[in-house]
Amino acid sequence: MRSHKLLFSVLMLLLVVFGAFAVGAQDNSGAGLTIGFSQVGSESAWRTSFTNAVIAEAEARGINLLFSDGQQRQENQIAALRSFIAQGVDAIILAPVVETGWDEVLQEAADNGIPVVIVDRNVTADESLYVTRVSSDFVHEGRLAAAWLVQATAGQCNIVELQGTVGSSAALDRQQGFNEVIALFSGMQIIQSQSGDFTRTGGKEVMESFLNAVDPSTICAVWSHNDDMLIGAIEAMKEAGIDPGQDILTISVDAIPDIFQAMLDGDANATVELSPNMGGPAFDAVVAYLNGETLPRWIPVAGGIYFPDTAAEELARRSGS
Ligand code: GZL
Repeated sequence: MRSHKLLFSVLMLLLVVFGAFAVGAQDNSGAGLTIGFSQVGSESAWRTSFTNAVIAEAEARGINLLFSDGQQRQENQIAALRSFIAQGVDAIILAPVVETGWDEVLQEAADNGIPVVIVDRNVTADESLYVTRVSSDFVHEGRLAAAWLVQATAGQCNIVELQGTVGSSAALDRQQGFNEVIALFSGMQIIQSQSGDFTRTGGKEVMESFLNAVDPSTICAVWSHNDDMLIGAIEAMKEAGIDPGQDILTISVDAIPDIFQAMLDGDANATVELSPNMGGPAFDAVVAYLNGETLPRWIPVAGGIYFPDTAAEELARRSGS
């Protein structure tokens, strides 16, 4: 009698195990899935770290990742999404260069039953066209940057602003957050603002134009939507005989290794962190969706603010990322 009970228990266990596979339950890692990843481009060191982190995470999970570098052009990203759809991928991960213009291709993915996860920047498309978004809070990053600058200058500062890519949610939201805070202090004002497109070259060229447009001695700080543009601006300031981080304070976003080196060189004062590690949460979201789970509309990634006092250890910790 006991042997019959044991046999029954073993059979029940096997049914449960095979049953789980029969209803299509996904391995929690996503192993075996084919996922298309449309990346903005390679415009900044942070973007490269983000790309490398996603690729490494896919490899670690046994996910077949189809990667496309959009070279900062939306038409390239839309073409990549259409290619992923034609190949019948299991899911798409999209890091959109700008907010608008995605509705049609996202509808095509939906029509083909391919779930899309938005990562990093946002889209204005109907939320029903993607399953969730994994990102930091850009508005918070702008507020944090402004709050530091207010306290560093006692609320008295003429600021020049290096904006990110025109039409990108990162630039729009960081600008919104920063402006909300400085609006509370009559002594804080932005006297020049222009896009450097998130690149070092762009940051240098725009900073050079700022230094020609106004008396550099009237500039208290440079607020840059990312570290790469600030690195370029630091070159421009040095070439103009200005001591960056001293004569003109600096605040930027991303926390890339080079900004910590700039801090150690005395050229930069503060950076707001943007984690590049969004691959894991994005792949988890794909697996959860394919397993029939309901996802939140937004899966946040957090970041702090860093200063020269911890630059050496942060540089060591982040080098190679
Ligand atoms: C923000 C991201 C921005 C980075 C830049 O999440 O989209 O794009 O801050 C990158 O470095 O170009």
